[in-house]
Amino acid sequence: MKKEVILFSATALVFGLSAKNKESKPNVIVILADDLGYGDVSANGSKTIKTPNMDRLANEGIRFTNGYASSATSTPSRYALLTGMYPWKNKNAKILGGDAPLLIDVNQQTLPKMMQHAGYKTAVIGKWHLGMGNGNTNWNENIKPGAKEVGFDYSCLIAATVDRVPSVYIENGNVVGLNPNDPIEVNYKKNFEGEPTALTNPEMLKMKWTHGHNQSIHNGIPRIGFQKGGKSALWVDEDMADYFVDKVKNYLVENKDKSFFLYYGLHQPHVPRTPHARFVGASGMGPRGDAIIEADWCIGELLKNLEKNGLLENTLIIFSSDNGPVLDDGYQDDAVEKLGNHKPAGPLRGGKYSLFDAGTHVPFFVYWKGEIKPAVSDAMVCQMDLLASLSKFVEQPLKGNFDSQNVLPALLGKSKKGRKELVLEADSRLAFRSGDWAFIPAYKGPVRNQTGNEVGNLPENTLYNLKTDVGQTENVNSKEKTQLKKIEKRFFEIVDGFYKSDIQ
Ligand code: NG6
Ligand code: CA
Repeated sequence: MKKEVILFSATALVFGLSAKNKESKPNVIVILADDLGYGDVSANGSKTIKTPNMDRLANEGIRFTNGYASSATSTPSRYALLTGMYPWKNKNAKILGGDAPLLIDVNQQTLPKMMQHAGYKTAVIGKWHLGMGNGNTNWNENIKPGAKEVGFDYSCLIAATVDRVPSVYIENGNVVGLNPNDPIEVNYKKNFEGEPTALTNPEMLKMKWTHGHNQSIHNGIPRIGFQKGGKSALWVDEDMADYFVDKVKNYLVENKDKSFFLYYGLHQPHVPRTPHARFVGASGMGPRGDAIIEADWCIGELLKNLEKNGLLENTLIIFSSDNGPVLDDGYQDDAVEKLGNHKPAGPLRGGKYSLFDAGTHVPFFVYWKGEIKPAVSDAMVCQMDLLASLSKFVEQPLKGNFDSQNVLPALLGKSKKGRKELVLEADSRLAFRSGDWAFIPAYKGPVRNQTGNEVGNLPENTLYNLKTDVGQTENVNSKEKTQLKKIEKRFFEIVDGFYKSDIQ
């Protein structure tokens, strides 16, 4: 390692970045997996799946045992990550369709804009799911507003999820590989005349659906939403990991002499799970496990290429997942049948869509070769905190209101103190974590949704002590009346004015 880098880094750890070192600011990479559970990573205790590259980030960096997404689904979590705001304060921060307009206000403060102001080049590669265009998008023209207006100099994206149309890559706002003679059209309400769907043409399917996912068929896989045209631009699901890894590799080469902020949105293990043939059978758990192994490979490629370009020692890497795990999320892919003894949520209760802990309590690792001393941290940290924390890291002040808190010392392993409390969201319902306590107000509605996951609707207020009962097995609401009252009061204080729901 070069001498300047050592001196610089030591300063950075104590004071953030000092002005005289502005040129050699460390790069920052945020990797966000899609639906990866706390227990899906071997570093978090799984003996049933091997994730050596995720483990490297965890075991050679800080492995957080209380790392959170702000929400139990993708769009709201990603909104909080990029804006530093609680997603439940924006009524549109719900799971978005592929044709949804840009969710983030173009005038809003964002993490990538803050990094730009601090002199960074910024990029987002992979899953977006924050809407793009104005809601009446012409996919055959440059699509805006989008990632660029949110603060990313470069973007190469899927608009929403792999199970939602349009099934095309969008680079800097343009659909990649589009033939102007076969224009692309998207509709989430009705099909285009004569276009096959999973209902009219089940013989075209190589993967079957269990719920939802019975509209347009691309690559033999039925999707949510209808798409016409754009045939030459359709992605091949099995090649998606390689496609985005190539984009990441190119980005590193092109930007190795600059300071950059890269947000890499992995698409695994979200449905449809379609790992490349190289990974099929790798986990023994069917496509879900294989997709996790593929995601782990993607991280390995990123690390290898950082090393190759001499960037590893000058790059802070933060790894997490947008929400907790789910098995049957709408396709017949043996996720339930081949699970064996694997526990995607580890010791936690619930999963994706859930107010129980596993909805939002996710893998969370921070790695910086040579700078961060390996440790396990129990500090509570949330993805939403990256805005305030990284603003300290790059010494770029923030403006206005935000819910993001500065937990930089915890992220860098300098302190065991994280945030004290955090409001969590699932399907527009809220729960509250305060210290070791987890509080879920009483909600009407089904106990489980169609995935089989417990969503957190229970007829009475529940209180759990996660310190002694990480699996939320014992509701102590009647034993801990004083505690419950205190926590309830504080929860309503925070959410007051924003909070309208089917709370009982
Ligand atoms: C649900 C989909 C699910 C998944 C989820 C979004 C159905 C029946 N289910 O509506 O498959 O796409 O939305 O997941 O359509 S997320 O991780 O991007 O939030
Ligand atoms: Ca997700």
